[in-house]
Amino acid sequence: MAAIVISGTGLYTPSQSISNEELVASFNAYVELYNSENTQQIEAGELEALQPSSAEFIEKASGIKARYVVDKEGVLDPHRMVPNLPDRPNEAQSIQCEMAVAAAQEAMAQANKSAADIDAVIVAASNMQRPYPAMAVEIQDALGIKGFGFDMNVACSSATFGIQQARDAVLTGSARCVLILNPEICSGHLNFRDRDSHFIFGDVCTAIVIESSETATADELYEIVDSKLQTIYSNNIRNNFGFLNRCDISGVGSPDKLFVQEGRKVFKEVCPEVAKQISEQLEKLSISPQSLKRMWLHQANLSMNQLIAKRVLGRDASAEEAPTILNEYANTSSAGSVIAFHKHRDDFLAGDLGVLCSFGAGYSIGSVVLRRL
Ligand code: CO8
Repeated sequence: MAAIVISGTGLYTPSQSISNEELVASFNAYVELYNSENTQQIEAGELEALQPSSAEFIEKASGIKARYVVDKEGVLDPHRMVPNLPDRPNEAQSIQCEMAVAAAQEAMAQANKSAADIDAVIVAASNMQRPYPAMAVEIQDALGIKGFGFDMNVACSSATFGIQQARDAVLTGSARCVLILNPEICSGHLNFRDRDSHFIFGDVCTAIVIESSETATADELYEIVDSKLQTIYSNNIRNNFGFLNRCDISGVGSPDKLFVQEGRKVFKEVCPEVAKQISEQLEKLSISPQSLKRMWLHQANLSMNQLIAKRVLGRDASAEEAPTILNEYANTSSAGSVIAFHKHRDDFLAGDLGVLCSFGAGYSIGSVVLRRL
């Protein structure tokens, strides 16, 4: 039977980057403004003074040193702390479409595919900029692809869940070749006024081409040996933004309509589940963990990845075995593990094995075992 393969990947990186130091300077300027505007209430014990952030804490707690964003000025303005992205007319290309087209072009060139070869587009990301028409349909049109497109959201695990949908579509024959896109504008739904999370996310878009080995002509092909998905309900990562918000005006604009998490709980609960899922999957496939050349893990936190890799391998993983892109990109939600795969596979030879794995809100976990053909 023909293998289902990843035949190309693409990456669009915004041109503007914010270092921890720049982000912390903006946050601390906001804290000073807030505390001085509320001095009387703070002194009367009616309000709590805000505490400053620290670049050292951020790097130590997360491994993040910088993040790319679609608009640096709006994020760093202590009076605004939101990217400045003016509305575009309906006739103009939307920003997620623009990012996706750039990433798609690289992935399609790598896969040796033209628009005529592709017949399905899946946009898999944590947030779509509008409910409809689906982002996928606009992107499909911008690329000149016939067939169908749809959007899906499983937060940080959207890409791996998308890979399984694409693989199944090619296996059943409902599509010959599928383009998956992960346009993540995390700065649009991050609370830059929240000390606990203001440093976590960045913006980026990744793209993946999936098809049968029978149609694939690229030099570099990765067989999807197995794909496993799991969801376990949790409120520890949550965003209550949605179309019903306007039905209760009292909640509009409140912090729960942005990303909120119990970071410690997420760390403690998710790591063992991810390690267990990968270990059981490898065992089922009779693949020894020691024969894995790489783990392209979701990029949320460096210590999390080191812990997961250690549990799977039974020893510390080297930086080559579990590469990180967190330092430069921060957490880019569903795109993180795909960026790691895109940037860290040059040394793969025929037969080499790796696991591409994501985890996040839901909770959701997706692990895809890949073998270079
Ligand atoms: N500067 C200085 N000190 C700080 C700061 C700061 N910015 N923030 C917290 N502190 C202090 C705290 O006050 C605390 O002080 P004390 O000990 O005196 O109480 C101390 O530092 C330790 O705080 P924490 O316990 O909160 O710190 P941790 O060591 O746990 O690190 C992390 C925090 C980095 C958030 C860590 O818990 C983590 O990474 N957890 C895992 C998170 C994760 O993987 N989340 C996945 C979410 S992603 C996802 O699913 C996608 C959602 C959709 C995308 C949304 C896009 C916006």
